[in-house]
Amino acid sequence: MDKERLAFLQSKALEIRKLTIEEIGTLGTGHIGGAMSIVELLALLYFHRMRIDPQQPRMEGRDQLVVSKGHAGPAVYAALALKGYFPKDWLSTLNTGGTKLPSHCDRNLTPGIDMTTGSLGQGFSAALGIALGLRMDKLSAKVYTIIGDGESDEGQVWEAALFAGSQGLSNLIAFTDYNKQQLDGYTKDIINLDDLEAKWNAFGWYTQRVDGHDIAALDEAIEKALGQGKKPAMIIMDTIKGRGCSFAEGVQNNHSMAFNLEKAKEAIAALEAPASQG
Ligand SMILES: Cc1ncc(C[n+]2csc(CCOP(=O)(O)OP(=O)(O)O)c2C)c(N)n1
Repeated sequence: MDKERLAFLQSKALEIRKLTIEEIGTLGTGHIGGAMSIVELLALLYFHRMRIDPQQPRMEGRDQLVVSKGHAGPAVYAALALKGYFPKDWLSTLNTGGTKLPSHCDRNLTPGIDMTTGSLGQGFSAALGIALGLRMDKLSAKVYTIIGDGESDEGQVWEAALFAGSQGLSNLIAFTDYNKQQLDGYTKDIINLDDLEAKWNAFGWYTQRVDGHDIAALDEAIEKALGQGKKPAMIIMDTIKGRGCSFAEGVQNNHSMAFNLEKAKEAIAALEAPASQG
């Protein structure tokens, strides 16, 4: 990826991050931690990788994204608004009565959302079903999906892993947001995932591990995943829960936080300060 493209995608990530903080601050509470940790990936997918058209959200043969950790909805909405799927002012309606932007992703409400998610584990199965359907229809579109490390405690994830591996679903590119935290603690203390790479390899997946905040490294991993053409791909992203939100990053209880717009604006200002760029 050339420098200009990288700078463009980094600027999109910054915008997604700022809008997400503002969205949740406007509502007063929300899943800030796990939204912040996937921002770079969302910028890369929506602004570089996915073949999509915001004017035709259900276009046949488009690439699709299933955010199986559906509580990260606010970050996805920020990316969709920036991409032009709907007006930015919808973001101030997050999770309020009559909104089209509920806290968790809903394909029937929000233009650009490809699958309803929120019950952890289910979106991942849906993603591989979509990938299988596309292959049966002989369409070359790709399905991208994001699961959490806490979500990986769900048995359904491993049932899907086994099936996709046995089917050699190479049009499925999955990401684990390995931010080492889940709802109520550290992943290692709840169910230790131990050697996650070895597990996905054993289930027949083409597995890589990258810094999930490094857009160029993520892009390279996607390129390799698409190039191998035989297996479903798992890209394990080392990430930081709450990344880039001054009061959420690196703290223990950052899964869902209550904060107001004033606090949001302070965090946004910190992101805009020259020292935090780059
Ligand atoms: C089936 C199911 N059980 C429980 C929950 C409640 N819940 C929402 S998020 C979450 C923790 C998920 O952790 P992780 O996948 O690591 O998400 P992240 O830390 O990236 O936000 C839980 C238990 C749920 N949404 N679905």
